[in-house]
Amino acid sequence: MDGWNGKFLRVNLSKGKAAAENYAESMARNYVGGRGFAVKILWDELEWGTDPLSPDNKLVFAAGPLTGFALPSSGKLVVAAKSPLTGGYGDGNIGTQAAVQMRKAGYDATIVEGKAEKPTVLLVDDDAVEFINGQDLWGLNSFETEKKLKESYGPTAGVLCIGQGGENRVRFANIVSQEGRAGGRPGMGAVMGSKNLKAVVFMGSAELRAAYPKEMRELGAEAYREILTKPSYAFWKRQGTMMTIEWSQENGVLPTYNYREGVFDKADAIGGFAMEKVRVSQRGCPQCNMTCGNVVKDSQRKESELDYENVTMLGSNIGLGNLKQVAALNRIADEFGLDTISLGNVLGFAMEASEKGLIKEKVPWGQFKATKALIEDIAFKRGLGYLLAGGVRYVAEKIGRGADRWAMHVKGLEISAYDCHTTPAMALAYSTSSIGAHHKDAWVISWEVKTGRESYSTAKVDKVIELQRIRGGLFESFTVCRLPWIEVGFELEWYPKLLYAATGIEMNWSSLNMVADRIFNLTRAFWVREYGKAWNRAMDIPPARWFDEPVTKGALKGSKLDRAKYDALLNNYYVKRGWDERGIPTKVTFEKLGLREVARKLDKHVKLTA
Ligand code: PTT
Ligand code: SF4
Repeated sequence: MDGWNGKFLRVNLSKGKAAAENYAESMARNYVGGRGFAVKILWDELEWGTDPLSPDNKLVFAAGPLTGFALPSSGKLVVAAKSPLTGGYGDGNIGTQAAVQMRKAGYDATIVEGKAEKPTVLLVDDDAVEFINGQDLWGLNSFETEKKLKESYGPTAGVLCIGQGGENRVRFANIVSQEGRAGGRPGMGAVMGSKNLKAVVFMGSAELRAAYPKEMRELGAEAYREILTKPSYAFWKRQGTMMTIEWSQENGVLPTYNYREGVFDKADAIGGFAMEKVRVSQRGCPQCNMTCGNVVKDSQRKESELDYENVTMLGSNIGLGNLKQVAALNRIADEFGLDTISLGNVLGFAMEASEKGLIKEKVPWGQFKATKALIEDIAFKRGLGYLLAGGVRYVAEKIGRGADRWAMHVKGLEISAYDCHTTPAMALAYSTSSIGAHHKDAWVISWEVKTGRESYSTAKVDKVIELQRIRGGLFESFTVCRLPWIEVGFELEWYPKLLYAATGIEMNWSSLNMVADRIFNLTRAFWVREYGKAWNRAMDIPPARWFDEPVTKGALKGSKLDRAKYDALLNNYYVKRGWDERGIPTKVTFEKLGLREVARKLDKHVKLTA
């Protein structure tokens, strides 16, 4: 196989063994890579009902056929496992040198099984695999851990590690790399911690093999040049994802005070222009010429790399309007390895619960010191932090008394940084995403705001499905960054061409959509298998707040979602997806996608519709 290495590395931490294994070409053709590989492996290999934090769960690091080649933004890696936060399929996409090094070491994915007896570092150096004592690193934060490992293995080693959040199994702990890249929102860091795996280091020396090496080199070089010619490149370089704060504020969708409002009176103070005034440097993922990581000195004089989601969730959503203080909270989240979206969400919920008298602790809005202390308590699971470490769905269940009305999640994953009181398509995108409420699969909101936010039209359903195919399908399986396409207009047509040069396989849009749908329906099968009889369409409905409590500020004052219309939108979506009224793919749908065996197995858990 060209483009792909054709090999997985399987590591068993309980036995201290590792072996390379070849995988079938059909795996590459049907699932392509990244999320496709991850969900196929987890579906095939996990028993139903596996405890996500037990040795039986598997952690998968998966790349795609473009990962690591000299082409724009190819330094990305999918990290996946059954999620301890949601109980369903979980993954994240992290920009890291580990992606490039794993591929150069000869593997397209690494599957980690079992649990090490003691804290361990997994070292993969081409075909040599070592299990190194990680006792000295246990207890260190993610920055300290990576620094120490790079002192031992050199600056080009690809390191993925956890901080104390992952060690202590905070259910939204993620995996960190390169001091400011983090991935695996639905608790992939906690899964790593449960396996006593402090870090993974990849070092690879082989050249990736392309089907058409000359064309690959030329196309890659041309693609880098093309990105530089795009008119929006210059402003992107100035602000990166931070430019979205101003956009969200202008359009009334900036999560504020636990998604109570869509505008924040201090938005300017935490926005892209404010960031530009205090930026000290820029960083990015490997292989990228759009380097969007804007680094500022925070209020503690430490460096902190800012992105839209981080700043919104730890800023407006908790009522904090001081950028340097927001940056300091972001920095400690990275150090501890806590997902900033879930963190800001659970903090906002705690602040509101405190205000409403649902919890006895005083958790004031927007107070830096108290919030910082609470984040530390979450990372170490102390006091109220112990409860909050379970994620917002868990906290609301524990509190009871109707608290779930303000718990902003879908399927247990905290909603990312777009308020949807006024955007039904974005609410649908969150609700039907493969991992719970993440914008990753379909960031439909910018299109929706442009084309008319009030409607619940069929066009919205079509757009959500189209984006889920491109973003959740193409980008997560090719495993390259999607931002060149979305943010600077690097045309989608480049990707099949790059795939052809790398693999020699021609895929048109219809075959790419087929792959995307196969992956999407398999992730849904995974969820339905896990939830079994408890699965129902309420799992695809966003939080009550957006239906029941209109926003009270800004131009959209008085707006909220309409429950009956949303229900019809969801029905329409199900029909177009070939799913039944419970949101479960029918046998015919599975069959069309070549997933007959999946249907046969799933039918044992939940009776499928013909
Ligand atoms: C992603 C989610 C996002 S999405 C952000 S900011 W964003 C948050 N970043 C966090 C962080 O930082 N530290 C931390 N402790 N927790 C964080 N949680 C949040 O995680 C990220 C970029 C961004 S910045 C985005 S949109 C794009 N996401 C991509 C994707 O999902 N797929 C893909 N093919 N390309 C993408 N490109 C962009 O990558 P999750 P990163 Mg990320 C510090 O992890 O779990 O997928 O959730 O990986 O390397 O930091 O790059 O406004
Ligand atoms: Fe990473 Fe940003 Fe480049 Fe994407 S655009 S690869 S997130 S630096």
